[in-house]
Amino acid sequence: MKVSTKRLLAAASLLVAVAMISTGCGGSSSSSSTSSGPTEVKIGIGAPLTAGATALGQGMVRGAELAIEQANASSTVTAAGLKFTPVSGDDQGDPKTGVTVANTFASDPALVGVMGHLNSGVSIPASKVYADKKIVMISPASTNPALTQQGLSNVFRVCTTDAVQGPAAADFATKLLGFKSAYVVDDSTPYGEGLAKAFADQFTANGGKVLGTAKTSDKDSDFNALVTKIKATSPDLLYYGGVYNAGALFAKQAKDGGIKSPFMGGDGLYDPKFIELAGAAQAEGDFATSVGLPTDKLPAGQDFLAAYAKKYPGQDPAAYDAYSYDAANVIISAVVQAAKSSGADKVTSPAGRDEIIKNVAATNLVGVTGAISFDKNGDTTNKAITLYQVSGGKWITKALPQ
Ligand code: ABU
Repeated sequence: MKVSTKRLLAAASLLVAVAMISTGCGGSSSSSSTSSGPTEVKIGIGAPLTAGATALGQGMVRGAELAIEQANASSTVTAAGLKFTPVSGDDQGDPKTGVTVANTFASDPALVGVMGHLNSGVSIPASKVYADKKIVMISPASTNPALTQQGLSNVFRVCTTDAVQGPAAADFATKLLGFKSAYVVDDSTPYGEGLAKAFADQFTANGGKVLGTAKTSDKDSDFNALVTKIKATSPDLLYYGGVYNAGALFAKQAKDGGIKSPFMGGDGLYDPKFIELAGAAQAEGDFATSVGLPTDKLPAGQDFLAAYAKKYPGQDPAAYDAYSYDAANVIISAVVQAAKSSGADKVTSPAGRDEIIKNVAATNLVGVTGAISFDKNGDTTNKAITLYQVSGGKWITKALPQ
């Protein structure tokens, strides 16, 4: 979980992704606008927009669209003969719908990259569709380790995985918060199951006792029978692997049903909607871990927040807006590099797509969320996890990465 000072200082060079785009660094320039105008390159944004974790999904669209708008306004994108167009696809947090969205994206010859998806259970099947069409995919939010263990060279993520988040949460729970027992529940999704298991394994390894485990569904809305069962075990902590919509109802019913122990989960809970749906009184004292550092604590964070506030007045960024902004910028930067070396009109060709994937794999830049580079599987090398707690109806930072 260590974030080196060197990395944080490196982040002060604010948005190298954008700088690369706006200054044109990174290779000789053989591309230019044609007489018929710039080459249109589309970037798919796959996220739950009308069902599922919509607060997180809609934030992903905002983050990516801000990056694309800034890129199109930069002289380097213009000089490279490119114009980026965002295309949103509503996957509803559902694997089947996600594959339909992926097939729609893949049928568009101008679409070379996808910023998405949110849910690991969607990203995993969608990634195979993108692999077949050499479409680079960067998830800002899917944390299940399996996504990048499929041997697909086109798949990346800028968030760390639950193999990091689960143990980090258990370390916070035992070493920082002093919890000795926990009841562990998951929503039966790849994300929820993986996170809950990773938490429980480390909690036990740290000397904590898991008093019981249970499985729910991400569509469940009545947790009362389970609450009665859990209450009888009097755990210090109720840990939940799942996202905020079902999670908030569970947390509310747990508190209303007399469970006094705090509710804790991962990045899928870390949204103001969790507090709104659970009720501020019921959610008070609850915990969530999330990936990376708080945006306002990062050197490039203030500039991002200012640009965000200008484009989306009165709207606070959700957990993955900055990650979506960075993921979109990584794709944009890779396409610009390909256009500069091979020509804008070649970036949508099979060779151009290969080049874009290769460029993403070689990413070494600083974004809003910190230093961005990928290991051989496409996982980010940024492994920071922060602990948040509900206090006075808001999420506050409880502990920075240890
Ligand atoms: N990591 C947050 C929730 C999305 C998912 O991984 O399924």
